Amino acid sequence: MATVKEFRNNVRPNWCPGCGDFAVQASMQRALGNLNLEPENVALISGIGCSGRISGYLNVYGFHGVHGRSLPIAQGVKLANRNLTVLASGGDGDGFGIGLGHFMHAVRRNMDITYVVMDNQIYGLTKGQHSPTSAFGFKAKTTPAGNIENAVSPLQIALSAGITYLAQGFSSDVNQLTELIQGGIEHKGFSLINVFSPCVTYNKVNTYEWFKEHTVSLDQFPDYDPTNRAAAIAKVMETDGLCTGLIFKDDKKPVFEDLLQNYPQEAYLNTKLEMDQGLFDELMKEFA
Ligand SMILES: Cc1ncc(C[n+]2csc(CCOP(=O)(O)OP(=O)(O)O)c2C)c(N)n1
Ligand code: SF4
Repeated sequence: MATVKEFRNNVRPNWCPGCGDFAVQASMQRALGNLNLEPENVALISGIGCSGRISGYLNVYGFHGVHGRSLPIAQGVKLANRNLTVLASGGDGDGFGIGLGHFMHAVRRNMDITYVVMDNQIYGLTKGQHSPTSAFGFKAKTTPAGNIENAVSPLQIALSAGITYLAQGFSSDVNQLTELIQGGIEHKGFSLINVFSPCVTYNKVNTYEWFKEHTVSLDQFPDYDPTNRAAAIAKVMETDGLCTGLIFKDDKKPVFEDLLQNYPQEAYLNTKLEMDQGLFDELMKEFA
């Protein structure tokens, strides 16, 4: 059985010292090791961005895809080999900007994939432009007078599109993050673990200190029921999307792969025309 160590390779990440993505990498390795999975049974698909490099930093099958396209690739991988544990990963720009359409459809399709987003509220790789999760008023290279768009709420989008496992973590709490990723991998269905993963180089607003001050852990609310979708939406709105922990979980919804198994597999092109020539000629007369 594989241990955490076996999910490490000897590639040195070229993230800036202090980047939140290191904690995401460590948490993923710990989650996979804790679950006793074998590296050859795991695939990690990523998009483009500093965060997207993660697929090269774990000792599992890795595929560094195109910007915003980690989820379509991950879904193809899962359909081709259902025995694989499939993870997808990338940044907020990758997943909730260019990849937002794919995200919505992956959520409603509910395949057994674990999606970990490193949400630093900026474009790191392209050197500090505002991203879809940057707050209104946020100043960046592309918004020197302040952002005049409202931020997307990945949590609200996910909940309203029917997500079956939703969690939010923070790079400063590796124990909680490991647990949340582990829960996502164990969950049979699509899971999103959105992670506040500070960009220490380009985002001087949403720092570790800022998140520590503004986030609220759901672990503080023993009565919180993560199986109630309406309560989850209310909690996300009440905390302005800044809650961490397990937000929602639904174990009853069937996964796409199982439904597909019982779906007619024959291509329509090959199906027999159940109509004799006389009936066909009669039908065609209607269009003459
Ligand atoms: C189709 C396409 N458009 C734009 C880019 C340029 N690009 C590369 S990464 C990126 C955004 C990176 O931000 P994010 O996804 O938040 O990841 P981070 O680098 O912050 O981890 C952009 C716009 C690209 N590579 N491909
Ligand atoms: S630019 Fe930001 S997101 Fe990219 S590696 Fe550096 S700290 Fe991390």
